[in-house]
Amino acid sequence: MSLRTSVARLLRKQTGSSVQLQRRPAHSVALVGAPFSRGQKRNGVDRGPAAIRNAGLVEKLSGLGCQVYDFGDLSFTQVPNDEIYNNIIKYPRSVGSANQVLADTVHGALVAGHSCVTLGGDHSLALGSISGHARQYPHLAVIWVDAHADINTPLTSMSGNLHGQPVSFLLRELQDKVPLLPGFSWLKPCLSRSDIVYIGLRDVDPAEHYILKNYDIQYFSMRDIDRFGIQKVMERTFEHLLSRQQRPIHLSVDIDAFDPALAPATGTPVKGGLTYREGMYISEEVHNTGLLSVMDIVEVNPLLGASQEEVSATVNLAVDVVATCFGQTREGAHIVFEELPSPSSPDESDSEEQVRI
Ligand SMILES: [Mn+2]
Repeated sequence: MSLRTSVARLLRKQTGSSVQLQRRPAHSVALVGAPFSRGQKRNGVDRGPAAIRNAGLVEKLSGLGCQVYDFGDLSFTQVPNDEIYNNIIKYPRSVGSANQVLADTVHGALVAGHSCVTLGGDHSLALGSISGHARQYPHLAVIWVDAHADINTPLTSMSGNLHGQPVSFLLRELQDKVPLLPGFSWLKPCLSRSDIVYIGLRDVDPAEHYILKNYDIQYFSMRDIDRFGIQKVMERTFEHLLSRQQRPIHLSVDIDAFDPALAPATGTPVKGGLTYREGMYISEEVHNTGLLSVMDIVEVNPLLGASQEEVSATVNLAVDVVATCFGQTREGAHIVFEELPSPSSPDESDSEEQVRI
């Protein structure tokens, strides 16, 4: 029996009347599954949304007092003849078209007054998620939690995988370096270089490092987390993004930001990642701003765990990140108590004043 249930029973017994549980003002949260994998080469990341749902995300969010509107999984139409672009970029039309659908969905959810959680899928989905977010809130700020910077341009990418490139399409300052890909004509850059902060970087390509440095983009690598500690990193992140104005936050979490020991079931693991506690602290701090508007949780690939335990660990971590962003705490919370029952309270009182719920 949960604590809340037992307390409610106790109170009911004491007052002899039924008691309405008090709830905090609810977040209304839209869940959007985006089972998309064409931004990278490994099979299985399209099974991320189902795995995360099966691990009880909806129940957890509801238990935190959120009203959950599950939009289900988007279905993406196959793009025929999606040839490689420029001898390297893979599936541009598929990525472009899926993200157009996602952008419309995220935008619609925000117009309806919800916060939005995008369940990936690979990280190319940030193209649609952030574009749809910016359509409603053009002044948004992005916190990108990832082992990788995902800021290659189609001309610097060595793999041709679009999940390593979304940020380059979104930044206004990079548009003279980014060719128009087939399937991307709907996409307009919506971020400036000062609107994004990276946390957790530890595998950055030379061209990406050049971009981060020369465009003066704020980032905190794993080394920076070691130097300053996660508390200082979050303080500086918010100072950078929010000191001039309060604005909606887009949190884009690649599960590979975490150490592979915690999140092994992902396509591009890199050792030396975030600890569980650092990840929860980031999520708690984002929640505490009260400004979280859209979040992505991406790159969970249930086919890549070496065992069922590895898959479960990765999926449960993803659920914890999302739940913590919407109010789950490590210190506990009270949504029922306004005052503790004291031994002197009469056992059989009908007085509503005795117990204020
Ligand atoms: Mn990523």
